[in-house]
Amino acid sequence: MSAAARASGGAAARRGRIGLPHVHGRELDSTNERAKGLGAGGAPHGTLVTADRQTAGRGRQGRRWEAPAGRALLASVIVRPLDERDVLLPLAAAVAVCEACEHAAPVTCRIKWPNDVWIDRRKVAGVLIEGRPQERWAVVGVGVNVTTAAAEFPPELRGAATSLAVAAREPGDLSVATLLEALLESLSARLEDPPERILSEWRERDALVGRPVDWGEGGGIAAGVDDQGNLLVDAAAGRVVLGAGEVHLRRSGG
Ligand code: BT5
Repeated sequence: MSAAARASGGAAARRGRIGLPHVHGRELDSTNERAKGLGAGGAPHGTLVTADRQTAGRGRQGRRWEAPAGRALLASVIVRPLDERDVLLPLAAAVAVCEACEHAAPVTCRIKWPNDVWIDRRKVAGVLIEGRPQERWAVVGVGVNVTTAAAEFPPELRGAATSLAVAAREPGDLSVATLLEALLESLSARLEDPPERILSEWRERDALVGRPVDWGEGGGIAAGVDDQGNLLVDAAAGRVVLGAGEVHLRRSGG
């Protein structure tokens, strides 16, 4: 048993380095879609799909992910077999993305539950996890704005999105390839982490805790995450536990 497996209480040792095999397309519909196809065909843990450009990049709940060609990291990784640790996979992925961004550029990342990555309250990266839990595999899809210029974001995203190059101001030798290397490194490590470590790393980066938030049916003060990664919100009627869905920071304050 590996040291990591022992540290996680004896969970099955699996994983190891991710990134091979690596399928790269100059233009794909969606790296998640391609990775899901490979996953359904039995592709191994760690299989990586990347693209310079996506014609149908996806966010959650049918939303779109927009990225100009060659300026963003667009990557999907197959994780299998899923086990009990993976209830925290969305949080582990977000922590890994933060670490990779901070390794590649002089920025500080925060996480908006469950796994949007923010720099200075603007979204620099998103994570979309899809898969077949009943077959015990999933695809972790990551989109990071790397060298996108502010003017290259669609007008409706300009106030809400940023890139590493914009946020860092001194991009140096920042590139999609550098960030990919950093992400493979950090994701490999975080996939082996015991739950307590994922939770503590995530909580240190929590962008919402203590702040007023709204969701579909109400509002309250964000109170962190529980040990399963659910968002806790203190509302007028008491504490609410949110397992899924959308939460928005109430920008007006109160
Ligand atoms: C996400 O969804 O944030 C998950 C995004 C995952 C994208 C990756 S790219 C590689 C892989 N293959 C895919 O097809 N997808 C994954 P969500 O939380 O639903 O956020 C989507 C919303 O973010 C959109 O409705 C826009 O408001 C905003 N958005 C779109 N493109 C953006 C960008 N480049 N930067 C910042 N915000 C963006």
